[in-house]
Order: sequence, then C-alpha cells, then structure tokens
Amino acid sequence: MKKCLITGITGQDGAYLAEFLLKKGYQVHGLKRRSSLFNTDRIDHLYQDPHVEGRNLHLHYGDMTDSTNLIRLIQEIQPDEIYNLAAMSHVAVSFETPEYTANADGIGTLRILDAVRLLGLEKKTRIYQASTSELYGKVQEVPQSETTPFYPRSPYAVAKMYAYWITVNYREAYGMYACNGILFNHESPIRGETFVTRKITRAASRIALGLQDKVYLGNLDAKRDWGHAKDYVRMMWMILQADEAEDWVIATGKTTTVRDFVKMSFAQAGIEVEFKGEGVDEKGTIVSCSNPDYQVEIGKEIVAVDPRYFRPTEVDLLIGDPSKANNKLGWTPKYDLKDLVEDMMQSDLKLMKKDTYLKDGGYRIMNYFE
Ligand code: NDP
Ligand code: GDR
Repeated sequence: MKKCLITGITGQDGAYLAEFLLKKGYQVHGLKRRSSLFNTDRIDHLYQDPHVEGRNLHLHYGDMTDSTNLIRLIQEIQPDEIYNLAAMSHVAVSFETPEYTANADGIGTLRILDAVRLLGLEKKTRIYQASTSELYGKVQEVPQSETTPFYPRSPYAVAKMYAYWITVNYREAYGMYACNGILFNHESPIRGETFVTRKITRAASRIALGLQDKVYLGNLDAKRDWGHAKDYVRMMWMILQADEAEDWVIATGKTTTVRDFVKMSFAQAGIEVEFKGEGVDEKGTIVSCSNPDYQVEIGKEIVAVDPRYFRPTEVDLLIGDPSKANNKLGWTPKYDLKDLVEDMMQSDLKLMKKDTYLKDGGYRIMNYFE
C-alpha cells in the first residue's frame, strides 16, 4: 500500500485529493493546523474513527513554519509521495501578510524538500509542489506555457517563485523526484468563500433567495483561465506517476472576465444581469428573471465596484497552454466553465436555502461577505 502525505489537506485541493487517493487505495496522511474551532469541514465525510483498526486516513497537527514538526512527521510516515499544497493562498491577503506568506509558502517548501533530503529519502519520496499561474503575473506571452518567463506581481507570487525554483534546484542538485504543477485557477463548490468565483456564486444564490441585496467586487476586467478542482487534483497524481520528474502547466486554454463569470452565475438561477458604466461607477442590474421561485426586482442594482478589492499590482490576463500535459500525460479536463458554474451554483443555492429556514425561524444569519 502506497503512503502519501498531503500538506493543506483541509483546503479545497487537499480535500479532493485526499478523496481521490483514498479511492486509489493509498494510506493518506494529512497535515492540519491547530485552530480554535473545528477546521476539517471539507474532509469530514472522509473521517474515520481513530479507534477503528486499519483506517487509511490519518491527520497530524503541524505547520509549514515548523521544521522540527515536518521532519518528525516525514520520518514517522516515510511517505512514497508528498503533495505540498499548504499555503497562505490568497493573493490580496498576501499584500497584508507578506512576511508570513514568504515563510509559509516559500521557506515552507524548502522545509519539506530539506526534510526529505536530511532523512535520506531522496530516492524513495516523490514530491509535488503546488505552483501557480500567478508566477506569470505581468503578461509576457499569451498563452502561458512551461517556457513563458515569470514576472510575479504579489508577495504570494514571489514566495511561490522561490518555492518553484527551490523545487527545481533540489531535483537537479540531489536527484530528487520533485515536480512543479503550474496550475491555473481551479474552483469548485468547496472553494474558499473569499475567492472571486465562490464570492459570486454565493452572492448570486443569496440575491436570488432574497437574503442579500448586492455584491461588491473589485476588478471586473480581470481575465482568468478557470477549471474545476476535481480535474486538477487528478493531474497532481498523474504528475507523480510519470517516468521523469518535470514541471507541468495545467489549464483549460480558455479565459473569461470576472464580469462574464457574474453573468453566467446569475443565469444559472434564471436571472439576466446587464452591466453599465465605467470603472468604479460600473453597476450590474437585473434585466429579467425567468425563474418563478425567485422574487427579484427587475432593474435592481445587484453588483457594484468597491475599490478596496483592487490590488496594488494586478494580474490582468491568464490563459494557459496545457499542450504538454495533454500530449505527454494524456490529461484533458472533464469539466468546462459552464459545468463548473452549474456545479457551484447548484451547490450554493442548496446551501444558502438553509439560511432562509434559519431566517424564517428567527435566527440571525451570517452577513459577512468579504
Ligand atoms: P486553500 O486556501 O483552500 O487551502 C490551503 C491549505 O493550506 C489549507 O488546508 C490551510 O489550512 C493550509 N495552510 C495554510 N497555511 C498553512 C501553514 N502555515 N501550515 C500548514 N497548513 C497551512 O488553497 P487551495 O486548496 O485552493 O490551493 C492548494 C494549493 O495550490 C495552495 O498552495 C495554492 O497556493 C496552490 N494553488 C491553488 C490554485 C487554485 O486555483 N486553487 C491554483 C494554483 C496554485 P487551514 O484550512 O487551516 O486554513
Ligand atoms: P487569484 O484568485 O488572485 O487569481 O488567485 P481570486 O479569485 O482571488 O481573484 C481572481 C481575480 O478576480 C479579481 N476580483 C476579485 N477577487 C477577489 N478575491 N474578490 C473580489 O471581490 C474581486 N473582484 C475582482 C481579482 O482582482 C483577480 O484579478 C487564485 C488563488 O487560488 C491562488 O492561490 C492561485 O495561485 C491562483 O488563483 C492561480
């Protein structure tokens, strides 16, 4: 039985990857942080009672900023594969916490690589590093591939750039099987609520259900290559099964503006939204609603721009070229953007409906929409 360690198992990708690897028959070990509240929502359905013999999911307390913890865990587990997914992954927040982001996302990766080397596991343990399309930053070339130069535009991207190169360096210096997956944005119903896609699908659901009036967004012109997280975690595993350790771009090859993502999301609820105005004065209003379940007001302004969501330096356009992964590993995504939006909207409409029951029952509902 193969053993793997997933850092960031409580995050979006960690949860899907854990499920995927358990189905493949792996013994899965996950690193979770101590938190004052339960933080395992995304993997609770995979939980196995620790009193039961022969379980395959094991959670360990730890942190990417704690070398001794990582060394001890890797020594105990002796993993065949490590998926290093843990990171302070929010680009805007990295401008607020640059030093911590460098420590967790940059030096954290070094800690994993060096633990494997120190423990003499260079020939046994394969390492996947969660690299990102944010490395491309300011547009140098379109579409972006494995050979496109990097130009990071945030403390997050700069930290991930260190992580990218230290992974390449340990591969070349010590012959380790260590790979970067340069993944473009991937989303899902369990995407963190403060990333733009989930913020939009939650808001569209809440507005349709009469729980929220409006959503404030930042740069509506930003273009992203959005895929489904389920397709991308499959590729993480495929990367570590390849004969040679290499770096790979994973993307859909299509790009869409934030504005169009808003329209597509509302359309899933039968609501047509039109945008008018320029820059910070741009507004989105409801033009029509074909779904009798939703009592929305035609002409109501439901999207506005709030400059506080603008970033000091922005990444305007991301569009990936996944040809290498298509040709060499046979990877193609199963979900397109329409499927993704449908999946997220169906899930959020169901989830937000719970709040209507709470509201009707007199309970105060959460009203924090960062
Ligand atoms: P999430 O933000 O959903 O999850 C991040 C995970 O890292 C969580 O489990 C979080 O724990 C954990 N974590 C954060 N800081 C630490 C720390 N100091 N020590 C230990 N664990 C920590 O991210 P995603 O699942 O979306 O992304 C996974 C990885 O892939 C990240 O490295 C991200 O930067 C990268 N990436 C993501 C892309 C995307 O579009 N989703 C695209 C390209 C790269 P907790 O739950 O306690 O907060
Ligand atoms: P990104 O994702 O920065 O690409 O990083 P995010 O969803 O945060 O932003 C995408 C684009 O939308 C614009 N935007 C807004 N973003 C947020 N969060 N909130 C808003 O209100 C808003 N309005 C407009 C942003 O300016 C940006 O242009 C994600 C993360 O998962 C990273 O960890 C990962 O490395 C990259 O994707 C690939």
